[in-house]
Amino acid sequence: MSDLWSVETSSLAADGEAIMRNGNIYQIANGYMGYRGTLDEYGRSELVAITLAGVFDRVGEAWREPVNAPNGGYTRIAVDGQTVGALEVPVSAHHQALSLRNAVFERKTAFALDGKTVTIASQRFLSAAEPHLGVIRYSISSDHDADIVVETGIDGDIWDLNGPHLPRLDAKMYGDTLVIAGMTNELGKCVAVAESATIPFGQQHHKVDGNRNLRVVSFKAEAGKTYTFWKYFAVCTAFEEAGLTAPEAAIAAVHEAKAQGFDVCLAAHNAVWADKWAQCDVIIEGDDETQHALRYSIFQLLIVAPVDGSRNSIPARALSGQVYKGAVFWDTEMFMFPFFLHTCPQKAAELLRYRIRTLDGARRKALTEGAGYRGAFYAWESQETGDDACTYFNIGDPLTKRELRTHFRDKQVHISGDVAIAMWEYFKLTGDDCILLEGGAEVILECARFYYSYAYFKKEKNRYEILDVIGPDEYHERVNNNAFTNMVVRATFEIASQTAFYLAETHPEAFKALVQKIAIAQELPLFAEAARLLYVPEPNPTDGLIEQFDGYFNLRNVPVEELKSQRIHPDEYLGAGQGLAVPTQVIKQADVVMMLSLFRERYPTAVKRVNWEYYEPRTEHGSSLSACAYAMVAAEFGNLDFAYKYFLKTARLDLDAKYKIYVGTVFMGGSHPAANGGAWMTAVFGFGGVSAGADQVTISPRLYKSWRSLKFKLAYKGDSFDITITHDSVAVTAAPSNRQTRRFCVWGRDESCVPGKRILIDRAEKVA
Ligand code: IFM
Repeated sequence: MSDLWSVETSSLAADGEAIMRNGNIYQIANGYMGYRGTLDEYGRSELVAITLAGVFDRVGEAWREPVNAPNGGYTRIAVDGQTVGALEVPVSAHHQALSLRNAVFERKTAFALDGKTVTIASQRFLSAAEPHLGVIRYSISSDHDADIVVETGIDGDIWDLNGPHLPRLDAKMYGDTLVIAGMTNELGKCVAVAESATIPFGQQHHKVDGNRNLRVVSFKAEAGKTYTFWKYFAVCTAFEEAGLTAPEAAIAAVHEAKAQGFDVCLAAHNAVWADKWAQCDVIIEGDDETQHALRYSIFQLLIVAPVDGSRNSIPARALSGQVYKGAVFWDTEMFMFPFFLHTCPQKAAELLRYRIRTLDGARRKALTEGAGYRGAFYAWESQETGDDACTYFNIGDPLTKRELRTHFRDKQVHISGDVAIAMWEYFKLTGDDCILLEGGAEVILECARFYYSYAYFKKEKNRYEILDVIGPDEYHERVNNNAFTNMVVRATFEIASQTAFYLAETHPEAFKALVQKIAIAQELPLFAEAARLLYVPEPNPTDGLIEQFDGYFNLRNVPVEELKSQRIHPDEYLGAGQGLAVPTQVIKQADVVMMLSLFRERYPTAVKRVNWEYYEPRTEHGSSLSACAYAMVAAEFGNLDFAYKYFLKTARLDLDAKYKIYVGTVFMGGSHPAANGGAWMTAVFGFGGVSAGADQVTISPRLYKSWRSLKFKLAYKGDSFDITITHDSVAVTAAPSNRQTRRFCVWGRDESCVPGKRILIDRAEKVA
């Protein structure tokens, strides 16, 4: 592998599906917006999209989805009267690359045109320093003299799944700055894109061509000479609180960038990226393929981390487009959040602030869903208000084209506990109660309140049960006592009690105000009792197996492949009312094993092994969330070959982009940040054996045989540590700026790590 810091190809994606997949692989983003990895001259048919984080719109009865902004990066050339584009004229050479170091996408394409070779090269980035800004350098050269016309500006002909979200676009030119602005359909808010360019050659004029607002530059290219220009575009919206209108803000941003110039903008961008990698890189020595895939996964998380102060979160398909309605699922708290918590907690806090911001939506859902509940029932698919974007008929049947009733929205109740657990983990591992005080405590108590209203007290057994739910395995709907769900509910009750205790002790005034605000005084003692009396399926005393839900073991045991061979259509959904998997033990994704991974401290290794061995052959891995859970648990009980296989499967998912793109009739062609987070977790928690708790960090390494070492940084309690694990030793170096000595337990040995000092633990000396 030549470069572990880039992704590149010299083959041009020529058909629609390859272009779609490449658009995901080569996407860039900066938390504010994502720009698919398409070429400068491409348009809506090639799925060009600049997807905005946290800005949603709805057209008619279609799904609400994030808004794509007009494309300020658009450029197309014509040579001697012939329009040039990678899909229109013969390409003699093409190369495109994405730098993982700084999220710069570049392409170089040579076109063969009636005996002439014309080459275009461009570089683009979405500034990590100024989130509204995109910057492009574009060069043209020809090996013969040629008449060249460049059209560059903003393309308002936008690709949407369920648009148009900006139905009427207004194209203007202010001085030398182009602007396209439009109002969203549902809320009538302005989205504006401004573009300005420095073009030191040719004659220019302005042209509006349909929805394209363009500058047209004509020049005679001399053979062998390179003509370079620089473009700056900015996206601003009226969804942001600012003194300026969206077009004014966008114009101001491009003017500032243009005055600074490409190199200064790039230097500021690079500085932010250098910091990101200094905090977040993981280095695997001895296995380049894995190193590359893992770094790409981390990169995917870094490009979509929310902008500080935005109180946004990360959608299940990141910013790669409008798939899955741009909605935030449990994927964020369970699969992405741990990465941020252990590397850059300020981003983890931002993800939690999103849940605090959307608490009212969760309250509305609790009140209106089913029989009506109390507290906070978080949206299964959450957008900007926290109201649920998930529909009751969320999947289409490819055979009949009918919509299928699914219960993801109303029965996947574990979502609230997933949020509460993340809130508490933040406090536990950072030692910082700011999130609890900013509203996190309220979230936790409201989630516990929801579960208390949902739980069923079975008198004859003197226990609470959680009935009629969907666990992570979405092929079995409306089941009773799903082990994962019940465990999450119990943890939520425990966390709620701990939260109340902590606040009462340390912030009595804030606690009193909160208890009054949500009138929860009477309920608090009930949560502790509910935690004690809640039934959670336990390992069977004879064989250690945990039943996924009541009656699961009575279902038909059919091999996964045999079941899949019975499908009439390749995209047929295996769950919902009549799905093939419903009467069988075939599960969609890790469920019991997900529980064993999430609550890894609570189960012995033997239980992990026996359940892994039972459930793995029954798992279709039909979700990108599945393989990493199996990988982590396999690492724990020592099946490192399996762990490695599933680790690579997860880490390479977005790099290879061979994922399925339809579930039922629903288009799913986007990237998978949950798998990206799962890859990081498998490296650090699985192979690194890291488990950070309230009092200490435990490290029980299980390095894969081909790895020489695993190195990463760990953020813990506001301090920072460099960890280096080899087969024989673990070194922990505390940053000099650390505030306190912290406790580590490595291979069973207790150690203290003093600020600025390094401890080295030799495996040979491990305590039995
Ligand atoms: O949240 C997941 C779910 O667990 C399985 N289906 C896809 C969702 C979004 O990634």
